[in-house]
Amino acid sequence: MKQQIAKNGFIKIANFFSNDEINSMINDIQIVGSFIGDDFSFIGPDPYKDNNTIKQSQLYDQLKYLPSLYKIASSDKVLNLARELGCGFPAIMKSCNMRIDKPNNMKHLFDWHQDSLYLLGSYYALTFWIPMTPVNANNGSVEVIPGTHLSGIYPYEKISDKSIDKMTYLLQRDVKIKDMSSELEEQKVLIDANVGDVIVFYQMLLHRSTPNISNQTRWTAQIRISDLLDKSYYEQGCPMGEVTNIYYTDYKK
Ligand SMILES: O=C(O)CCC(=O)C(=O)O
Repeated sequence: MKQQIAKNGFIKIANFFSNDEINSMINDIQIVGSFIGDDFSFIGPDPYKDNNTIKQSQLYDQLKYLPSLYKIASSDKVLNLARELGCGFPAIMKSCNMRIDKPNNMKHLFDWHQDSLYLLGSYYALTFWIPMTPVNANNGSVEVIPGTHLSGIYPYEKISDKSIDKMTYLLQRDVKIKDMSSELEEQKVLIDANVGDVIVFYQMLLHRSTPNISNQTRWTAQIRISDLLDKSYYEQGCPMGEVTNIYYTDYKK
């Protein structure tokens, strides 16, 4: 496994999580979702039957606080896997979250990016990408470009008018990869996975969202793990996305 992620930048492990583990997150989503609006449904084209975007965005903003997400993030299963993949002391980053990707909603898809560009963390920080509904060409998923974690941060450019100081928190809509080459893009691999599978990738790996063209909402969770025993992390002043940004972080080794 360690060799595979070192070479490709990602691995998929089938049946990694039990039904109980995945259901613990879905149950939390259902409790909070139904409190926000009693027309909530985890299954279907829209979390709310009335398509109310305020309710959906209120729910979206709470998902990153669900205890079940942190229970799984701090489980031996996840931390041991991180260790097996080379992480000396896995720490849970504040940027863990969940996504709601509704059918044919293009607005919130992420174009090619490296998580390290926004979330920072240690050089070999990992994202555990966890489908709570099946992910594939129809429901949408992530596409990755194998091996791109080996090139450090790709050239990037600011695309918003946010002024940048050391404390500025950068989002996807603020910075993008510059001149993404079509040759690189041709090497993309779509991740096909079922509920219970986990996809782990380096935050340095180039990846993007793909559209959901089904009639069911896609629900996924993202756990972010950084290595607290990485010397270069301290040499760079302990960069994390919520306290600094890429313009003040040097990932060159
Ligand atoms: O799930 C997606 O569509 C993209 C998620 C992603 O790029 C990330 O969490 O880093």
